[in-house]
Amino acid sequence: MTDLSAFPIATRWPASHPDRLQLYSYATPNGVKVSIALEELGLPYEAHAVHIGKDENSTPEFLSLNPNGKIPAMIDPDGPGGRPIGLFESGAILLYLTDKTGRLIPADPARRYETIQWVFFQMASIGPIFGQVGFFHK
Ligand SMILES: N[C@@H](CCC(=O)N[C@@H](CS)C(=O)NCC(=O)O)C(=O)O
Repeated sequence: MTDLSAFPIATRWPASHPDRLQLYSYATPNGVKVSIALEELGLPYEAHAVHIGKDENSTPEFLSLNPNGKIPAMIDPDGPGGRPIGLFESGAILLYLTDKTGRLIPADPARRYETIQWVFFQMASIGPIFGQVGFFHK
């Protein structure tokens, strides 16, 4: 069984299936981006609700995975080299998942960068606006 004891976040949000991707998120525009990708890719995952309206994203356990205190964040117990990896920032997680599976992003370098530019555009220009939804929940 995968050992997630190196990740303090797993003490507050325990894994029932530690061999699966662990998603720490909430039903917000930035949060669901990763859920949608996981569903599209058919990857087995376990979702943990981080109630941003109750400031759970500011707890030491959550901040241990994302020091910026924003959902979504994720642990892949089967990361590079078969070792667990923790990630935050929805764009980085999306690129990680597409690289891991070789799907939803073109292999051709020019088309790959064309796709990445739109991911960055979303992060820089759209996400910061929609992401503020979290503040209105409080
Ligand atoms: N650039 C980040 C933005 C994440 C973000 O803004 N998350 C919001 C919810 S959509 C959040 O955690 N808000 C809680 C807060 O700021 O306290 C990403 O794309 O992952």
